[in-house]
Amino acid sequence: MSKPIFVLNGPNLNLLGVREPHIYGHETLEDVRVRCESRARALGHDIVFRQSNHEGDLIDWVQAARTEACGLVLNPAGYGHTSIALLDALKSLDIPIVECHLSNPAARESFRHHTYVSLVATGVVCGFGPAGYELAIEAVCGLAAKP
Ligand code: CA2
Repeated sequence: MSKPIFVLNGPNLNLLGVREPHIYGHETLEDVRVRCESRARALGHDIVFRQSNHEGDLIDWVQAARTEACGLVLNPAGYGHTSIALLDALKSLDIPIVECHLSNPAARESFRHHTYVSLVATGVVCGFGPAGYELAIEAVCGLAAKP
């Protein structure tokens, strides 16, 4: 079995399905985890699925992904727009990185139009809601090195 795909989620995504359903929909983060797990399993991969509201946790997990993961799906949430520290951690990876957003940040406020993560992402999936995570998993599975 190859290394798992890390699926990391940034601040406030624990509120998914609880607040702002008009933007982010009604599914919870647990629903998203189940989608990711079943799509990855169907493609022969395991996942490690995590969320934190703390920048340092996300950086620690990105660093762990360097040796423990075959690919990374990252919804950095607000930190994507602000965190050079997260960008620096991502630069240490040589595995596929797929940036994933539920909404389409380009269609929203101008402060969401730039993400530092995009500078190092292999690709970006956005605007498809929770289904975008499955597309991101598929992309990583297609790109990840076979064991
Ligand atoms: O569309 C996305 O996935 C975002 O990464 C979500 C971030 C936002 O800052 C990005 O620009 C785009 C916000 C995550 C907050 O998630 C919530 C979910 C439900 C209720 C409240 C916040």
